[in-house]
Amino acid sequence: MSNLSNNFIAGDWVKGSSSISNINPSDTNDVIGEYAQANNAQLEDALNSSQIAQKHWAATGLEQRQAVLMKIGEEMMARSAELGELLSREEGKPVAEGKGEIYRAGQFFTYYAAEVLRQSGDTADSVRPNIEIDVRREAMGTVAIISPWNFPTATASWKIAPALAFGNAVIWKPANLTPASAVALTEIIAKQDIPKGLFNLVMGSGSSIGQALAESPKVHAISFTGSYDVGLQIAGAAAKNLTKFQLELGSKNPLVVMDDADIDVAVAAATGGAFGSTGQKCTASSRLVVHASIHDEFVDRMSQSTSALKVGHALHEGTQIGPVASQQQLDSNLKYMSLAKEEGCEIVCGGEKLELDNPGFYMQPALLVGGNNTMRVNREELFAPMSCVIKVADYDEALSVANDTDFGLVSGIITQSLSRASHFRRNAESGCVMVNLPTAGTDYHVPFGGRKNSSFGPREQGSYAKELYTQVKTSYISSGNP
Ligand code: TAP
Repeated sequence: MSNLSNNFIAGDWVKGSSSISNINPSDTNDVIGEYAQANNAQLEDALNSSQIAQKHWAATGLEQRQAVLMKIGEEMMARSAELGELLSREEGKPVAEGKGEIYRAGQFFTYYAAEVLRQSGDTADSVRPNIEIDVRREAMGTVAIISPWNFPTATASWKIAPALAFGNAVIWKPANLTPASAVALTEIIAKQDIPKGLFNLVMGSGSSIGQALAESPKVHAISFTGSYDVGLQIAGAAAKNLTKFQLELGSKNPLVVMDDADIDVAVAAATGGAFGSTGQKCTASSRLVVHASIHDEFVDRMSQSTSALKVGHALHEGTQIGPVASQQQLDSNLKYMSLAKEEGCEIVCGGEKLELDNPGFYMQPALLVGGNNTMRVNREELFAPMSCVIKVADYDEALSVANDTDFGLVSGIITQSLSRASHFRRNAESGCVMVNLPTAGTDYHVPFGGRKNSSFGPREQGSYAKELYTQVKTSYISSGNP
């Protein structure tokens, strides 16, 4: 079959037993390519080769490992325009966001290149005489990485880069909705001077190859980003083998807007946070918790900024909001719009399917008011360009509503009061807190993760990533008498 992209297994590009078509969500007539689907025997080949390659990689000199990561990162940054366009073509985010994602993904590699040389342990004297203790970290072995479609290159890179930096082999199962970005990153990694089998790409559906990967006793750690429901299945599979794992899941992030907020800052943060990447962000501001005395003005201004957003083809000049990623996602969003009406929300603007010149999965971003925090639209992750304003009487109620959720990835507050900002920062029940900033938008050199049903296991990113990708060894050394 022409235009077929293969899996990368045990150092070779190999066909699968079937393939899938990759369709551009901005224009469903545009077929980006065909992508091989790995079978279980190929997954086994990848797992077996990774066990041997990992031993060689862990014994490879630090400077060589550092150089490999640096080259990957530099190439990604240098090619961010080209690869960003490919990412936007298959995922649907506006091309500036696609380029930004590739550049950021490159930064994860250059950051972890430096981490290769920052691996130091602890020493101690034993409580027994003439014995010294050395505490160091060693690689886990083979790491399974299972990533989502919404940030196909960034989420994978913030896992692959530390996994390799700390001496592990990788088996990567990307989302089937975004295989082109996965192949592009794999091509860059594959041409490096690394042992055959150290890095493997196994494309295929989550329920078949993803599940088989999570269940394999040959995997020593699993890093998963995706939905809560699939996260539970990964946790179950990992627990059966006592495999170390980490989950980054969904959320229902609140952005609190207080009566003393700078309204321009509030509207900019809420608009970008709610509708950036078409609302398909785990950090999206899907609940806007607004003080009653500023509510009407805020809603007016939000209505203007939301209606002004230009929805269009991800690669076209001037597009601010691309299509949603798939027909399935669009259907789900439209169902949530109907539910919002049934639950008693008023639709200020948006929420309808759009027919543009190119056939695609387009939807006008929606602003909802009149909702309360018990409604399903305010409790379930929508992953849609939809945001609901919840009116509150005072700061105490705002904090209580913000924390009244099963999730806990990011919380934000817009206020000019230092005391409210400080109190919120300390009492928000989330892994990340934003003050006078959108809920979306984080750095790469500090930990990222959530609480409650948003995350499980060690934090990702920054130096905290070593908690998943390494294991501690304590050695006792008796050197005898000189
Ligand atoms: P999921 O449907 O959960 O899929 C995530 C990944 O898991 C995909 O690669 C998927 O493969 C695979 N998968 C599905 N079923 C599996 C199984 N039984 N065993 C192993 N792997 C399986 O999520 P999604 O729709 O791609 O992404 C959206 C979700 O990700 C949202 O809930 C969002 O909040 C969350 N997300 C969270 C974060 C952070 S950092 N917290 C960041 C981005 C996204 P296929 O899709 O190919 O079948």
